[in-house]
Amino acid sequence: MSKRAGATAAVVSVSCPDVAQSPAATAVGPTDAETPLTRSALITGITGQDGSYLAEHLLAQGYEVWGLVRGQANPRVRLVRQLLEEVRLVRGDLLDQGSLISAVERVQPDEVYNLAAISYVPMSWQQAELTGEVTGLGVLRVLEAIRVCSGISASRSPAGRQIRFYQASSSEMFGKVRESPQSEQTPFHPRSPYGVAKAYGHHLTQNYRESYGMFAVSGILFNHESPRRGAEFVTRKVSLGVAKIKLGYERQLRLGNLGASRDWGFAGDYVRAMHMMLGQDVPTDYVVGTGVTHSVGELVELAFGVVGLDWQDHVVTDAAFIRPAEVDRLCANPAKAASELGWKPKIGFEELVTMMVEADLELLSVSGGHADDSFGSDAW
Ligand code: NDP
Ligand code: GDR
Repeated sequence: MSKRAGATAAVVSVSCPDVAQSPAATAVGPTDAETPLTRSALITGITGQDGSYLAEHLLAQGYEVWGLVRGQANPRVRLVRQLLEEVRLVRGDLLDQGSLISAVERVQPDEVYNLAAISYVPMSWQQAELTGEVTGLGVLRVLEAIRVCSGISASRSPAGRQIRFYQASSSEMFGKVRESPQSEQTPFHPRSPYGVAKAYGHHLTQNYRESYGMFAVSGILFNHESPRRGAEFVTRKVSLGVAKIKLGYERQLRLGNLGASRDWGFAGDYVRAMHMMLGQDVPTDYVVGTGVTHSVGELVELAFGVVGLDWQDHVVTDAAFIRPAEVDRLCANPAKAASELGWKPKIGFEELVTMMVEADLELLSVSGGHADDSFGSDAW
């Protein structure tokens, strides 16, 4: 087994292991209840919200967990090293095909979770090409790394043990919704360059499954949040804003469209679904959400209520946060995930919002009002 951690990959000539001929091969993926100790997982996007929760979940299941990290001096890498000590790191970038081949070759994973993306929807209008490269073509590069390292081609299907692939698809692909609630059968009508890039990655994952027989699945996940959520997303912006106002650091919270509605759940619940999807006998895609939707206005009212304040005294709507094209209302139909995976969320909307507000109160109290660390107080 080659262990060339720093290899720069010539795409086709790199010495990749032929996992298809591994004697360990027949393994059907693990369920939550029966995970062998030796399985390994490679997570792209390890420095993001979901990467941290997924790493913790897989470590608790006995996995060897590797995280892909990019950049020369990425400040978030230090957080991963400090707070997820057991996670091993490998360098790579979704913009760099060779680095991904080297990473897959180095790690020899049983499972690859592709969570890396430009994930902030407004940024996808400002940097549409970069979003297409990372969030869209990045999926192609990860799939190609697995395909090349597994020795799979049009004339050579995987046999026996193969690397299982999870793609982080998004409810943003439904966009201007054709029906409600949205299921795996609902057609896509994305409303942002981000949603378009995710739709490309979603279809490509299906295509690699159909073309090469790869175990490649997409989770179509609806919005999921936590105290580790980036401060640019509306739930965390609100929980931080409420905490700052309550503690006297600020008086106003400026927001965009209060009428938009989302199906919000807790990130810790959603990473369990990712893992379950790779444990199935047959690869297929799943919608994951709560089936309950709330408006941004309801979110704001609830969050201010947690600290005994009236949102109308503090919230200002600001056209700067209105999007060129909005996704008005999303609501999941998670029936397939419930019946086939046995998945259901444990934490509801009120508990989630309360958790986030309380975490930010604690964070700001400890830090004297500074919250530029977007990972929150239970942090990692
Ligand atoms: P985050 O924005 O918190 O994390 C994104 C991750 O992508 C970061 O670790 C970032 O690393 C990494 N990344 C960005 N560009 C590159 C690149 N060029 N090469 C390698 N890594 C890169 O996202 P979440 O954790 O919230 O979401 C995880 C995934 O799930 C994303 O793909 C997102 O689009 C998708 N999704 C999320 C939902 C949600 O509600 N959270 C819902 C549906 C889908 P770095 O630290 O280096 O910037
Ligand atoms: P979203 O999440 O775009 O759904 O994408 P976000 O929290 O950014 O927006 C949700 C809704 O809130 C409205 N909104 C505001 N949003 C932000 N960020 N800031 C504001 O001030 C504000 N005011 C109102 C938005 O218009 C929108 O309707 C998230 C990301 O995690 C994606 O990567 C993921 O794919 C989807 O969820 C599912």
